[in-house]
Amino acid sequence: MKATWDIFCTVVDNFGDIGVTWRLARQLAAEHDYAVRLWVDDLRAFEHLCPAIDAELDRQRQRGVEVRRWSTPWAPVEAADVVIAAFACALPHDYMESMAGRDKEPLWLNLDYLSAEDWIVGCHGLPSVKFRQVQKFFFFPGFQPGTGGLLREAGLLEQRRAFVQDPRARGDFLRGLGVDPTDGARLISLFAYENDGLASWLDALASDTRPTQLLVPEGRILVDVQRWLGTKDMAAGAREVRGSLTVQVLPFVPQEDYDRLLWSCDFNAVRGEDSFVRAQWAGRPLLWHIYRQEDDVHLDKLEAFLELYSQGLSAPAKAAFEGWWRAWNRAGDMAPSWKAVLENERELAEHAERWSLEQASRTDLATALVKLYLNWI
Ligand code: TRH
Repeated sequence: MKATWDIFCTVVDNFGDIGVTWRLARQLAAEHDYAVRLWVDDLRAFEHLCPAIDAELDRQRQRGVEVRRWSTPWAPVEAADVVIAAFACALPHDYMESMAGRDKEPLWLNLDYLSAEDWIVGCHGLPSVKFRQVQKFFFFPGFQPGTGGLLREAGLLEQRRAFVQDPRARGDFLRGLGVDPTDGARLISLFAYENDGLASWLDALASDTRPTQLLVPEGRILVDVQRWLGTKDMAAGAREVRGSLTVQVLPFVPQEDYDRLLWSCDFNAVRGEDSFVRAQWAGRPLLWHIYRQEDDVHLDKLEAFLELYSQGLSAPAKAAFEGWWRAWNRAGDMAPSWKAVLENERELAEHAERWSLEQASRTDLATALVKLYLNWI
């Protein structure tokens, strides 16, 4: 009998919680053939990533995964062999009783947030709390050996390579989104939180000699884009031109299409956790808008990633890249660092490709979980 897996997801805000758990659930079912239930407390948020979701249903099958509404009060179910609480969400008490009542206790894990900080390596796999006799363990995704790795589907980089080597596929994909790629124009995707630094970047792009097409999926940064443009109510399909810059609003697309968008662009501005990882798999220079945390602790996470990522860059490319990221995350003036990034564009592009290959040489997160489970039994 194949093992059963329960993944629990509370949608705190935005799309990262559901984005990560949906991706993991799909991969465990498709590549490892497990019976996976994904418990989600907000099916409306889920609908954005997977339009086939019917938010009215308590139970449905999507892409080989049993999607269940995490309802309150909780209706009793038998606990699975592996239980994953994503991002420290608290499981229903009755469900934990069911875990404790099993003949063989389940493997209970807390899937934590991604970080490049050094302490992650020491804490990955350590015991956390207990419920009766059932022990919970920390599982930390990460970039370094000794962590839980990154989510990466089998064959992802090969798919990306095939796509970028086929200009027709790229052109068809972009046109399907309503984007007409202009010859010689730089393509940038922009997915970010609100950011006061945006105006200085858009000023620089508008006054550049080379044209830029900026593709903005509907979302939070659009407020600042519109303020800069002096427009309102822009929705998917809207397009505005200022100098060398064309701004185009895109619909929020399913996850696979978002990957293709990242593969199609020269630069990708991403945020949070999951899009941040997808942009790394795209092998293109990326700009990360990190999720803000109290007391600016997110800035330590940012620096930890920069330290790791920048290894191997020449001094000017490193300074350009780090300056660009710091300006973005402190809402500073983007113009000087963007200029420096363009001066080092080729090196940064090669580095991004190298980084994606190096990260892809490590065990992916779903496989690491499966190995952990197989060792456990
Ligand atoms: O939405 P986010 O800001 O999520 C955040 C982070 O996960 C953060 O760490 C967490 O604490 C907070 O939520 C609660 O960014 P993230 O993680 O990139 O998730 C976005 C998801 O949306 C990701 O799976 C990619 C997906 N996406 C699409 O599928 N289509 C789109 O068009 C776009 C723009 C994104």
